[in-house]
Amino acid sequence: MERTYIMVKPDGVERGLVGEVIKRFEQKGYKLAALKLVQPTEQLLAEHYKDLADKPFFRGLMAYMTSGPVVGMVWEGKGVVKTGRVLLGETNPLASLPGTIRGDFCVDVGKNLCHGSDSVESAEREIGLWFTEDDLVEYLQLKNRL
Ligand code: DAT
Ligand code: MG
Repeated sequence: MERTYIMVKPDGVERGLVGEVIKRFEQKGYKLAALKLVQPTEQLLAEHYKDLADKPFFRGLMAYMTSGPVVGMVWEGKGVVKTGRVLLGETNPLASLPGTIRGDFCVDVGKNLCHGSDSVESAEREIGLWFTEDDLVEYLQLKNRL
């Protein structure tokens, strides 16, 4: 089953919007496969954002992302990578439509509240960075118990 890595960034955690992000993925019909509150190290974030290392905003991004705990999640379901990013909205919240998470809750690209993997390959890489195999629920087993 397709999986994606979704993160509520420090501003989202601080503002009490973890439940709101979870709710939107749940109500869309995706399944939560892992959930973790972590204070990320700069090393882990540098690996997570390694493609952006030469961007002018990288230092600011690191400072923002290490400013508090984040909540990482793995969501699974049909088309969850692409549709997950639709639920988040555009990178720049001012370009995000109302009804999306960024469109509804933020205005600043430097505080855009959430992260979502941009491809199936990125998702698998990011899930491997933030979670161990043991953190992930095997949904088939759960289904068999119902
Ligand atoms: P996304 O998070 O939508 O995948 P990205 O991967 O291009 O966007 O960038 C990662 C994060 O870096 C983004 O969520 C916020 C920050 N960022 C991107 N472009 C920026 C910019 N022009 N100024 C400041 N921060 C930026
Ligand atoms: Mg990205």
